[in-house]
Amino acid sequence: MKLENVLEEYSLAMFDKSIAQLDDRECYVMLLNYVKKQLDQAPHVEGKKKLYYISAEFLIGKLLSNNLINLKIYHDVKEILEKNGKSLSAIEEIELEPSLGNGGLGRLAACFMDSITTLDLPADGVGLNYHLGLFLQKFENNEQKEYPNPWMSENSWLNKTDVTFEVPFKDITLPSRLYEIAVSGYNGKVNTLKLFDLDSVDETIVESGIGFDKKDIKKNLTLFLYPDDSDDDGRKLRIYQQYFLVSSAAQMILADLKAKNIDLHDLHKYVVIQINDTHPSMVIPELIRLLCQEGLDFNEAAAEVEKTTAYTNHTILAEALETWPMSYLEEIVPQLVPIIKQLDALAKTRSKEEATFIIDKENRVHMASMDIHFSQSTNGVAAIHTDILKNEELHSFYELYPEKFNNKTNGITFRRWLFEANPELTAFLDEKIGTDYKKDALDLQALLQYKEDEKTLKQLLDIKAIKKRQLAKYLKETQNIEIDEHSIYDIQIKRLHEYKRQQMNALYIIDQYLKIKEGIVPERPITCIFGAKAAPAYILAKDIIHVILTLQQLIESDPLVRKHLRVVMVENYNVTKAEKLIPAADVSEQISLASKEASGTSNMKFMLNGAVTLGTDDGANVEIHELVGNDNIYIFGAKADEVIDHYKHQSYHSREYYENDERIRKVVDFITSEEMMKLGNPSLLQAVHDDLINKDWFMTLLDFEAYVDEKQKIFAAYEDRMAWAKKMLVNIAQAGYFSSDRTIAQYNEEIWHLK
Ligand code: 26V
Repeated sequence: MKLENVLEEYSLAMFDKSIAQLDDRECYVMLLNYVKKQLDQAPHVEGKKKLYYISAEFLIGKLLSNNLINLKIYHDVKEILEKNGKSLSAIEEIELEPSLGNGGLGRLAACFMDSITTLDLPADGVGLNYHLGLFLQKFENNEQKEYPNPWMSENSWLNKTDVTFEVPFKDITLPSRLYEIAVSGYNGKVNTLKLFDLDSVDETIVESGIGFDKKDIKKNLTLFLYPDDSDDDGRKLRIYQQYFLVSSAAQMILADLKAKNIDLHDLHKYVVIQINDTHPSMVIPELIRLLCQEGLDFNEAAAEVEKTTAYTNHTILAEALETWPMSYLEEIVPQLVPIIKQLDALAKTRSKEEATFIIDKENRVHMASMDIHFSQSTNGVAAIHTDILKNEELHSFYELYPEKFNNKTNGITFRRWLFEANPELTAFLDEKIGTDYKKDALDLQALLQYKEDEKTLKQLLDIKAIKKRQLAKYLKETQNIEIDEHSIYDIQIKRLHEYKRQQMNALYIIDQYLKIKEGIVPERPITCIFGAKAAPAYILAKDIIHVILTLQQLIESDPLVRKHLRVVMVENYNVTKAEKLIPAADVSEQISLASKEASGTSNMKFMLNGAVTLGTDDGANVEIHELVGNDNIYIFGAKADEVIDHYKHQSYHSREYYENDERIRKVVDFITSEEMMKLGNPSLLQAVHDDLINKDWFMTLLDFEAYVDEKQKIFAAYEDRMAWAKKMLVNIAQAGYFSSDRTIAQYNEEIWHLK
């Protein structure tokens, strides 16, 4: 039967109406049901050995269009809807975005599941079913406020199952229940995302904002993603969450094996477990515990688990490397304590170096150390990041286990970040170079033959103009902000963190503001767009948001400046918004302090969509630089070794820059100027001002001059439209390397060996 007739039948059966009579919500529900049925009937990826990708986060985003694309019916459905007076993009608005992740790490896990399935590799993603996900961000009085962000509704992609496991904590045993979401691949097959939940969780315990009783584990366990861990109860709740996740996962894995009558001594021949950062690290002692219960002795179990697991490191920031006080583990999961102690003793037979100890002098457990000792592989997520792990942060481990260390530069799924987010660019590519690049992204390089072709370059500029207009319309509709579609869109979207240096971008805006006030105006208007959530307990990050929002208000109310410079902070930045912002960008801001951004992945998404990177030599920017060459990227600032040296010798003092450089002094002082203090909250503005002068841990002032200079260069380059279009073209053509299909093929070849 023709698809159109099938959908009509669904529509009649579900609502007793034809498609043309459905409202958008009904239409969404009809499509959801149809697609779920298709996924239900699609073949599962099968194989002897299976991957369990365990992650505290899966930032999957909306799934309707993604699934339509993978089922290869996106265009047909779009047409059928249009014929019936409906728009797919309006229908997409109905779907709630599951915010089951913070940022890059969670989004990476989602891209990976897409590529794993597309490459026909058997895998489960294993995570938690947070009821309220990451908080919803609103701006009130130029400050971030947090609210619950519910996403589960009667009609969703989530399927409840009858599968349950008993998770034993010291004082209480809690039943975990398995929920499933089908993960579609571009090959018509499916894998499964398995999310564990607790039936007794109660959303009504949420008080004002996102407050709740952190001790009421039965009611709060899977309520929120990463609840505030600024106090002890928050930290303990994270241990509850983590153990709930890994115990459920480990029990499920062993149940899968038993169902197939597999001898548990052969675990590693049938199972590989990827530990996504340290959040699921307790899977190591938990699996050992369960294997011992099944009759293996400790040494056998530990050896088997070491062969079965692999660990990915996603950060070198000390504050993000998890360590748990032994007393917390004793209080919550005492059954793991003797195992962790045995692992610690075993590790100490391998190395006497303190830096490699699992349990330190203060009786804290270093999760990453346990991962490295007792898994087969440790990988970083971009070349420079892996080098820093080997040579600096994890050097002692690298000396002990050189063969365990490897790099897997991150990637992104083109199905979402090109085909779905930018159908206009996709259609253009199809026409220019055919569709081979959809299977092998490196084929995008075929575009390079058009590098000097004016017609092609003009088409690229036209597509960018369309995407910019669409974004302007969206911002008008959603935030009632009007932006000039002929201005340069300069975009920085990522979590708010000092190391990512949104504050440096804010200082640039102040510098421009002051220049415009003096009568020196930029050649073309500039729109500086931000999107960022700050962790609720991260005060300075929230203060930086306040500075940006106050600047936004100041400039909006100044008609003279507003003509040349605009600041727009997008509220509640999430995957859905990223899909609209990235295709519209001219300039991609990737300005982290060199050595601190493990990889970054938005840098890849921007590149693929024809934005030019303004960035430091950090994370995957380094690899983008190598691929596109000096003419097609703008790199500035201190290099990683210089930065690492400053930290080693404590030789960076921001006050010296403030005192010796008049321009820096002027922009920093502007934060607490009369104009700003009148609009903003003086104590918050003062906090940012003072931090920049007295601490500036991530060396904003060190790179400020170089940043401003490079930004002038990139904006000047924008004016030669043909030369700029060539830069766009080279960026798109060289983005193939960053397909997550390539990343996953490497994980499989070098770590997982699934097929
Ligand atoms: C976590 C925390 C938690 C405590 C407060 C401070 C803090 C700072 C950073 C983090 C990051 C945790 C790990 C993470 O999300 N890493 C990101 O992983 C991405 C995917 O590999 C990568 O592209 C980003 O560069 C990296 O920051």
